[in-house]
Amino acid sequence: MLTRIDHIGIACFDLDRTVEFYRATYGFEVFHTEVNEEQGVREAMLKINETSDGGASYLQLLEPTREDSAVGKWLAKNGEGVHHIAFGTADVDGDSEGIRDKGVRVLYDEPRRGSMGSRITFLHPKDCHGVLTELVTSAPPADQEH
Ligand code: MC0
Repeated sequence: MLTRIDHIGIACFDLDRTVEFYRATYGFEVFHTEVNEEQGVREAMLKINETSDGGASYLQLLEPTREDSAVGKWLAKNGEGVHHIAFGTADVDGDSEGIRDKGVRVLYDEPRRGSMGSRITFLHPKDCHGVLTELVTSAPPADQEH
């Protein structure tokens, strides 16, 4: 069951300048940063609020580490902006199978590594009314890499 908005992914050209915009304009602070080489991104997670399922909702600022990455290609075509939305679930495996059975393309056969040790998969934007959609199971709080 999808229980929260885990994060909204925002593609940017310059992570440090974008982080500074969110800090100076809204007062949001960086909760976590990491480089995910598999996904080709350097990212900053800004925690917005805790959620009633024990998780949290974040803004995820994404700078590509290479031009041929998903975010690099998308930025070259569209410029900066909202890249994807991510729903949180306790069971990314079960939920992605259930969604695949409904005819939506799930991009990975098995969930891959996401932010802070989470397990993630993506749904094809062309099957989701133009929205690249991610499903996330967070690592247990004690195991979260932060
Ligand atoms: C591409 N399209 C999108 C889109 N990206 N539509 C909406 N939102 C997006 N973000 C559209 C294009 O405009 C194009 O439509 C069509 O999909 C094919 O795009 P493409 O440019 O030819 O690119 P593909 O087909 O090579 O790849 C698109 C695809 C890819 C969605 C399969 O980006 C992908 O695998 N994404 C999942 C991984 C990802 O995004 N990682 C970065 C975040 P037209 O109409 O022009 O044909 S990593 C992350 O977020 C992690 C670290 C985390 O949360 O923990």
